[in-house]
Amino acid sequence: MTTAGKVIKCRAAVAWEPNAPLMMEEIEVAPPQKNEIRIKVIATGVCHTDLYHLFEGKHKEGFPAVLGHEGAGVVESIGPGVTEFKPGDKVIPLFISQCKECRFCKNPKTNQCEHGWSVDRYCQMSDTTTRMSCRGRPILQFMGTSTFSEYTVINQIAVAKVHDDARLDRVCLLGCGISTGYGAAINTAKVEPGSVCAVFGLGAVGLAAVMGCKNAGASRIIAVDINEQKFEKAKVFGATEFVNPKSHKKPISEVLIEMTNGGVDFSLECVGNVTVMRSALESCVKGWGVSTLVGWTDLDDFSSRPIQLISGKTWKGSLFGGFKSKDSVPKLVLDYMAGHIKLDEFVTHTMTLEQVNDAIELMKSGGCIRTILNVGK
Ligand code: CXF
Ligand code: ZN
Ligand code: ZN
Repeated sequence: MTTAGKVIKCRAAVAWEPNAPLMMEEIEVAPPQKNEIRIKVIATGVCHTDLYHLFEGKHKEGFPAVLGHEGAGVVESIGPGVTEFKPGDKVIPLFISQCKECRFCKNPKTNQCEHGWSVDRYCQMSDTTTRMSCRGRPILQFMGTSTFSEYTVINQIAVAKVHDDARLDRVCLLGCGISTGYGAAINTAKVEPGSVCAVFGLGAVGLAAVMGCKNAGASRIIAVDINEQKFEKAKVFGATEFVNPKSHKKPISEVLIEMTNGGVDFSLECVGNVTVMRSALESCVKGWGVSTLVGWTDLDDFSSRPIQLISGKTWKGSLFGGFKSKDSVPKLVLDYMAGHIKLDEFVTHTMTLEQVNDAIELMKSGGCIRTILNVGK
Protein backbone atom coordinates (compact mmCIF):
# COMPACT_ATOMS: atom_id res chain seq x y z
CA MET A 1 0.00 0.00 0.00
CA THR A 2 1.51 3.28 -1.04
CA THR A 3 2.07 5.98 1.55
CA ALA A 4 2.42 8.77 -1.02
CA GLY A 5 0.07 11.67 -0.38
CA LYS A 6 -0.82 10.42 3.09
CA VAL A 7 0.33 11.48 6.53
CA ILE A 8 2.87 8.96 7.83
CA LYS A 9 2.89 8.03 11.50
CA CYS A 10 6.36 6.98 12.56
CA ARG A 11 8.87 6.86 15.39
CA ALA A 12 11.10 9.84 16.13
CA ALA A 13 13.28 11.05 18.98
CA VAL A 14 11.77 14.37 20.10
CA ALA A 15 13.71 17.02 22.03
CA TRP A 16 10.86 18.59 24.02
CA GLU A 17 13.10 20.93 25.99
CA PRO A 18 16.77 21.80 26.51
CA ASN A 19 18.90 19.73 28.91
CA ALA A 20 16.59 16.72 28.91
CA PRO A 21 16.82 13.31 27.27
CA LEU A 22 15.15 12.88 23.89
CA MET A 23 11.80 11.07 24.04
CA MET A 24 10.84 8.37 21.56
CA GLU A 25 7.44 9.39 20.24
CA GLU A 26 5.03 8.57 17.48
CA ILE A 27 5.01 11.65 15.27
CA GLU A 28 3.06 12.58 12.16
CA VAL A 29 4.97 13.49 9.03
CA ALA A 30 2.89 15.36 6.45
CA PRO A 31 3.18 14.66 2.72
CA PRO A 32 5.78 16.70 0.85
CA GLN A 33 4.53 20.01 -0.51
CA LYS A 34 5.73 21.87 -3.61
CA ASN A 35 9.45 21.20 -4.26
CA GLU A 36 9.70 18.93 -1.22
CA ILE A 37 10.80 15.33 -0.78
CA ARG A 38 9.71 12.91 1.92
CA ILE A 39 12.63 10.69 2.90
CA LYS A 40 12.67 7.37 4.72
CA VAL A 41 15.73 7.73 6.91
CA ILE A 42 17.96 4.64 6.93
CA ALA A 43 20.89 5.76 9.05
CA THR A 44 22.13 8.84 10.85
CA GLY A 45 25.26 9.93 12.64
CA VAL A 46 25.15 11.88 15.88
CA CYS A 47 27.10 15.12 15.62
CA HIS A 48 28.24 17.43 18.39
CA THR A 49 25.94 20.17 17.05
CA ASP A 50 22.92 18.06 18.04
CA LEU A 51 24.28 18.03 21.58
CA TYR A 52 25.14 21.70 21.39
CA HIS A 53 21.55 22.57 20.58
CA LEU A 54 20.26 20.39 23.39
CA PHE A 55 22.71 21.32 26.13
CA GLU A 56 24.86 24.33 25.30
CA GLY A 57 23.36 26.62 22.69
CA LYS A 58 21.51 29.88 23.10
CA HIS A 59 18.58 28.73 21.01
CA LYS A 60 16.26 27.89 23.86
CA GLU A 61 13.30 28.77 21.68
CA GLY A 62 14.18 25.96 19.29
CA PHE A 63 12.00 23.31 20.95
CA PRO A 64 10.25 20.95 20.61
CA ALA A 65 12.40 19.70 17.77
CA VAL A 66 13.60 16.57 16.06
CA LEU A 67 17.40 16.78 15.99
CA GLY A 68 19.80 14.96 13.65
CA HIS A 69 21.51 16.36 10.56
CA GLU A 70 23.95 13.65 9.45
CA GLY A 71 21.59 11.21 7.80
CA ALA A 72 21.02 9.19 4.66
CA GLY A 73 17.88 7.59 3.33
CA VAL A 74 15.64 6.71 0.44
CA VAL A 75 13.04 8.91 -1.25
CA GLU A 76 9.54 7.75 -0.18
CA SER A 77 7.56 10.30 -2.20
CA ILE A 78 7.96 13.65 -3.91
CA GLY A 79 5.87 16.80 -3.97
CA PRO A 80 4.76 18.79 -7.02
CA GLY A 81 7.60 20.40 -8.96
CA VAL A 82 10.24 17.85 -8.00
CA THR A 83 11.96 16.55 -11.13
CA GLU A 84 15.43 15.46 -10.02
CA PHE A 85 14.28 12.80 -7.56
CA LYS A 86 12.04 9.75 -7.69
CA PRO A 87 10.86 7.29 -5.06
CA GLY A 88 13.62 4.82 -4.24
CA ASP A 89 16.52 7.20 -4.90
CA LYS A 90 19.26 7.18 -2.28
CA VAL A 91 19.72 10.63 -0.80
CA ILE A 92 21.58 12.65 1.80
CA PRO A 93 19.82 15.57 3.55
CA LEU A 94 21.84 18.78 3.47
CA PHE A 95 21.79 21.29 6.30
CA ILE A 96 23.26 23.83 3.94
CA SER A 97 21.18 24.18 0.81
CA GLN A 98 22.22 24.91 -2.77
CA CYS A 99 19.39 26.52 -4.72
CA LYS A 100 21.76 27.27 -7.63
CA GLU A 101 19.93 30.54 -8.31
CA CYS A 102 20.81 32.99 -5.53
CA ARG A 103 23.82 35.31 -5.66
CA PHE A 104 25.72 33.10 -3.20
CA CYS A 105 25.10 29.91 -5.17
CA LYS A 106 26.17 31.67 -8.35
CA ASN A 107 29.42 32.83 -6.78
CA PRO A 108 32.13 30.15 -6.79
CA LYS A 109 33.76 31.77 -3.74
CA THR A 110 31.17 30.49 -1.25
CA ASN A 111 28.84 27.65 -0.32
CA GLN A 112 26.38 29.87 1.56
CA CYS A 113 22.91 29.81 0.00
CA GLU A 114 20.28 32.43 0.62
CA HIS A 115 17.30 30.10 0.50
CA GLY A 116 17.93 27.29 2.89
CA TRP A 117 18.13 26.73 6.56
CA SER A 118 20.55 29.22 8.06
CA VAL A 119 22.65 29.53 11.16
CA ASP A 120 20.39 32.37 12.38
CA ARG A 121 17.28 30.27 11.90
CA TYR A 122 18.28 27.01 13.49
CA CYS A 123 15.12 25.01 13.54
CA GLN A 124 12.94 25.30 10.51
CA MET A 125 12.72 24.20 6.95
CA SER A 126 13.67 26.64 4.23
CA ASP A 127 10.16 28.13 4.17
CA THR A 128 10.04 28.48 7.99
CA THR A 129 7.36 25.82 8.46
CA THR A 130 7.57 22.20 9.56
CA ARG A 131 6.02 18.98 8.28
CA MET A 132 6.34 17.24 11.65
CA SER A 133 3.88 17.19 14.50
CA CYS A 134 3.31 15.20 17.66
CA ARG A 135 0.03 15.03 19.56
CA GLY A 136 -1.22 18.02 17.59
CA ARG A 137 1.84 20.17 18.35
CA PRO A 138 4.16 21.30 15.55
CA ILE A 139 7.68 19.93 15.97
CA LEU A 140 10.58 22.01 14.62
CA GLN A 141 12.99 20.48 12.13
CA PHE A 142 16.45 21.09 13.53
CA MET A 143 18.84 22.33 10.82
CA GLY A 144 16.03 21.66 8.36
CA THR A 145 16.93 17.97 8.33
CA SER A 146 15.59 16.12 11.43
CA THR A 147 17.19 12.78 10.78
CA PHE A 148 16.42 11.29 14.24
CA SER A 149 13.11 10.19 12.72
CA GLU A 150 11.97 7.34 10.51
CA TYR A 151 10.71 9.91 7.98
CA THR A 152 11.52 13.54 7.27
CA VAL A 153 10.50 16.12 4.66
CA ILE A 154 13.04 18.43 3.06
CA ASN A 155 13.03 20.95 0.20
CA GLN A 156 14.81 19.62 -2.88
CA ILE A 157 17.41 22.41 -2.67
CA ALA A 158 18.69 20.71 0.49
CA VAL A 159 18.89 17.09 -0.70
CA ALA A 160 21.66 15.35 -2.65
CA LYS A 161 21.01 12.25 -4.74
CA VAL A 162 23.83 9.76 -4.30
CA HIS A 163 25.00 6.59 -6.06
CA ASP A 164 22.61 3.61 -5.95
CA ASP A 165 25.31 1.37 -4.50
CA ALA A 166 26.31 3.77 -1.72
CA ARG A 167 26.30 2.26 1.75
CA LEU A 168 23.91 4.59 3.57
CA ASP A 169 25.15 3.74 7.06
CA ARG A 170 28.53 5.12 6.03
CA VAL A 171 27.88 7.92 3.54
CA CYS A 172 25.49 9.55 6.03
CA LEU A 173 28.68 10.89 7.63
CA LEU A 174 29.17 13.06 4.56
CA GLY A 175 26.07 15.00 5.59
CA CYS A 176 28.13 16.84 8.19
CA GLY A 177 31.27 15.96 10.13
CA ILE A 178 33.51 14.43 7.52
CA SER A 179 32.71 16.91 4.77
CA THR A 180 33.15 19.73 7.29
CA GLY A 181 36.65 18.74 8.38
CA TYR A 182 37.91 17.37 5.07
CA GLY A 183 36.68 20.35 3.08
CA ALA A 184 38.05 22.84 5.61
CA ALA A 185 41.56 21.56 4.82
CA ILE A 186 41.07 21.12 1.06
CA ASN A 187 38.75 23.99 0.10
CA THR A 188 39.02 26.64 2.78
CA ALA A 189 42.59 26.42 4.06
CA LYS A 190 43.75 25.14 0.67
CA VAL A 191 46.51 23.07 2.28
CA GLU A 192 49.52 22.84 -0.04
CA PRO A 193 51.79 19.89 -0.89
CA GLY A 194 54.83 19.77 1.39
CA SER A 195 53.26 22.09 3.98
CA VAL A 196 53.32 21.77 7.77
CA CYS A 197 49.86 21.57 9.36
CA ALA A 198 48.44 21.44 12.87
CA VAL A 199 44.95 20.17 13.64
CA PHE A 200 43.50 21.12 17.02
CA GLY A 201 40.87 18.69 18.28
CA LEU A 202 40.64 15.07 17.17
CA GLY A 203 36.94 14.38 17.08
CA ALA A 204 35.41 13.30 13.77
CA VAL A 205 35.78 16.79 12.28
CA GLY A 206 39.41 17.09 13.33
CA LEU A 207 40.26 13.61 12.08
CA ALA A 208 38.60 14.47 8.77
CA ALA A 209 40.72 17.64 8.65
CA VAL A 210 43.81 15.46 9.19
CA MET A 211 42.63 13.31 6.26
CA GLY A 212 42.23 16.47 4.16
CA CYS A 213 45.76 17.65 5.02
CA LYS A 214 47.12 14.24 4.06
CA ASN A 215 45.24 14.08 0.77
CA ALA A 216 46.44 17.61 -0.03
CA GLY A 217 50.05 16.38 0.35
CA ALA A 218 51.09 17.97 3.64
CA SER A 219 54.52 16.76 4.77
CA ARG A 220 53.90 17.10 8.52
CA ILE A 221 50.51 16.89 10.24
CA ILE A 222 50.68 17.66 13.94
CA ALA A 223 47.64 16.39 15.81
CA VAL A 224 46.80 18.33 18.98
CA ASP A 225 44.43 17.06 21.67
CA ILE A 226 44.26 16.85 25.45
CA ASN A 227 42.97 13.27 25.15
CA GLU A 228 45.94 11.14 24.10
CA GLN A 229 43.68 8.20 23.35
CA LYS A 230 42.78 9.98 20.13
CA PHE A 231 46.35 9.91 18.81
CA GLU A 232 46.18 6.33 17.55
CA LYS A 233 43.14 7.15 15.39
CA ALA A 234 44.78 10.33 14.14
CA LYS A 235 47.68 8.23 12.84
CA VAL A 236 45.22 6.17 10.79
CA PHE A 237 44.12 9.36 9.02
CA GLY A 238 47.67 10.57 8.37
CA ALA A 239 48.88 12.49 11.42
CA THR A 240 52.66 12.39 11.73
CA GLU A 241 53.15 13.95 15.19
CA PHE A 242 51.11 14.30 18.34
CA VAL A 243 51.07 16.95 21.03
CA ASN A 244 49.12 17.08 24.27
CA PRO A 245 49.02 20.74 25.38
CA LYS A 246 48.60 19.54 28.97
CA SER A 247 52.02 17.87 28.88
CA HIS A 248 53.75 21.23 28.37
CA LYS A 249 54.30 24.17 30.69
CA LYS A 250 54.57 26.58 27.75
CA PRO A 251 51.51 27.64 25.74
CA ILE A 252 50.78 25.21 22.91
CA SER A 253 51.46 27.94 20.32
CA GLU A 254 55.05 28.30 21.62
CA VAL A 255 55.49 24.53 21.58
CA LEU A 256 54.39 24.36 17.94
CA ILE A 257 56.49 27.38 16.95
CA GLU A 258 59.56 25.65 18.38
CA MET A 259 58.73 22.35 16.71
CA THR A 260 58.35 23.99 13.31
CA ASN A 261 61.01 26.68 13.19
CA GLY A 262 58.61 29.62 13.45
CA GLY A 263 55.11 28.18 13.18
CA VAL A 264 52.93 25.99 11.01
CA ASP A 265 51.80 26.86 7.48
CA PHE A 266 48.21 25.81 8.20
CA SER A 267 46.31 25.34 11.45
CA LEU A 268 42.73 24.11 11.75
CA GLU A 269 40.67 24.61 14.90
CA CYS A 270 38.20 21.73 15.18
CA VAL A 271 37.08 22.14 18.79
CA GLY A 272 34.75 25.14 18.85
CA ASN A 273 36.55 26.88 21.73
CA VAL A 274 37.65 30.50 21.41
CA THR A 275 40.81 29.99 23.48
CA VAL A 276 41.85 27.18 21.17
CA MET A 277 40.99 29.37 18.17
CA ARG A 278 43.46 31.96 19.43
CA SER A 279 46.14 29.31 20.03
CA ALA A 280 45.63 27.93 16.53
CA LEU A 281 46.14 31.38 14.98
CA GLU A 282 49.16 32.10 17.14
CA SER A 283 50.73 28.75 16.16
CA CYS A 284 50.95 29.84 12.52
CA VAL A 285 54.08 31.15 10.89
CA LYS A 286 54.13 34.88 10.17
CA GLY A 287 54.12 35.96 6.54
CA TRP A 288 51.82 33.29 5.13
CA GLY A 289 50.31 31.12 7.89
CA VAL A 290 46.61 30.37 7.48
CA SER A 291 44.40 29.47 10.43
CA THR A 292 40.91 28.11 9.77
CA LEU A 293 38.04 28.03 12.25
CA VAL A 294 36.05 24.84 11.81
CA GLY A 295 34.65 24.06 15.26
CA TRP A 296 31.39 25.75 16.17
CA THR A 297 30.44 28.01 19.06
CA ASP A 298 28.36 31.15 19.32
CA LEU A 299 28.73 31.57 23.06
CA ASP A 300 31.86 33.72 23.27
CA ASP A 301 33.75 36.39 21.33
CA PHE A 302 37.14 35.48 19.98
CA SER A 303 40.22 37.69 20.05
CA SER A 304 43.92 37.99 19.45
CA ARG A 305 46.44 40.82 19.01
CA PRO A 306 46.30 42.70 15.67
CA ILE A 307 49.99 41.94 15.02
CA GLN A 308 48.92 38.34 14.40
CA LEU A 309 47.22 39.41 11.17
CA ILE A 310 49.35 42.48 10.43
CA SER A 311 52.35 40.16 10.27
CA GLY A 312 50.80 38.43 7.29
CA LYS A 313 48.75 35.58 8.72
CA THR A 314 45.20 34.90 7.51
CA TRP A 315 42.30 33.94 9.80
CA LYS A 316 39.45 32.18 7.99
CA GLY A 317 36.35 30.20 8.79
CA SER A 318 34.70 27.24 7.12
CA LEU A 319 31.10 26.02 7.07
CA PHE A 320 30.42 22.51 5.72
CA GLY A 321 34.00 22.44 4.50
CA GLY A 322 33.30 25.12 1.93
CA PHE A 323 31.56 22.50 -0.23
CA LYS A 324 28.67 23.59 -2.41
CA SER A 325 26.47 20.93 -0.95
CA LYS A 326 24.33 19.45 -3.73
CA ASP A 327 27.21 19.46 -6.23
CA SER A 328 29.80 18.07 -3.85
CA VAL A 329 28.17 15.43 -1.66
CA PRO A 330 27.48 12.99 -4.55
CA LYS A 331 31.14 13.35 -5.60
CA LEU A 332 32.34 12.74 -2.05
CA VAL A 333 30.26 9.56 -2.02
CA LEU A 334 32.07 8.43 -5.17
CA ASP A 335 35.41 9.36 -3.58
CA TYR A 336 34.53 7.08 -0.67
CA MET A 337 33.41 4.26 -2.96
CA ALA A 338 36.68 4.59 -4.91
CA GLY A 339 38.75 4.48 -1.71
CA HIS A 340 40.01 8.07 -1.95
CA ILE A 341 38.51 9.07 1.39
CA LYS A 342 37.91 7.02 4.51
CA LEU A 343 34.57 6.77 6.29
CA ASP A 344 34.50 3.35 7.94
CA GLU A 345 37.36 4.32 10.25
CA PHE A 346 35.26 7.08 11.84
CA VAL A 347 32.56 4.66 12.99
CA THR A 348 33.25 3.45 16.51
CA HIS A 349 29.70 2.47 17.54
CA THR A 350 26.48 1.34 15.92
CA MET A 351 23.11 1.59 17.69
CA THR A 352 19.40 1.86 16.97
CA LEU A 353 17.36 5.08 16.96
CA GLU A 354 15.86 3.97 20.29
CA GLN A 355 19.37 4.15 21.78
CA VAL A 356 19.91 7.77 20.76
CA ASN A 357 20.25 8.96 24.37
CA ASP A 358 23.00 6.39 24.95
CA ALA A 359 24.74 7.68 21.83
CA ILE A 360 24.44 11.23 23.16
CA GLU A 361 25.90 10.27 26.55
CA LEU A 362 28.74 8.44 24.82
CA MET A 363 29.56 11.51 22.77
CA LYS A 364 29.40 13.78 25.82
CA SER A 365 31.94 11.56 27.58
CA GLY A 366 34.28 11.59 24.56
CA GLY A 367 33.98 7.81 24.29
CA CYS A 368 33.30 7.66 20.56
CA ILE A 369 34.31 9.20 17.26
CA ARG A 370 31.03 8.58 15.48
CA THR A 371 28.02 6.51 16.45
CA ILE A 372 25.77 5.46 13.59
CA LEU A 373 22.11 5.01 14.47
CA ASN A 374 20.32 2.50 12.26
CA VAL A 375 16.91 4.10 11.80
CA GLY A 376 15.23 2.03 9.11
CA LYS A 377 15.79 -0.74 6.58
C1 CXF B 1 27.20 23.25 12.12
C2 CXF B 1 27.50 24.02 13.34
C3 CXF B 1 26.43 25.04 13.59
C4 CXF B 1 26.28 25.93 12.44
C5 CXF B 1 26.03 25.17 11.20
C6 CXF B 1 27.04 24.13 10.96
N1 CXF B 1 28.18 22.34 11.81
C7 CXF B 1 28.11 21.05 12.06
O1 CXF B 1 27.42 20.44 12.80
ZN1 ZN C 1 27.11 18.40 12.42
ZN1 ZN D 1 21.26 29.54 -3.24
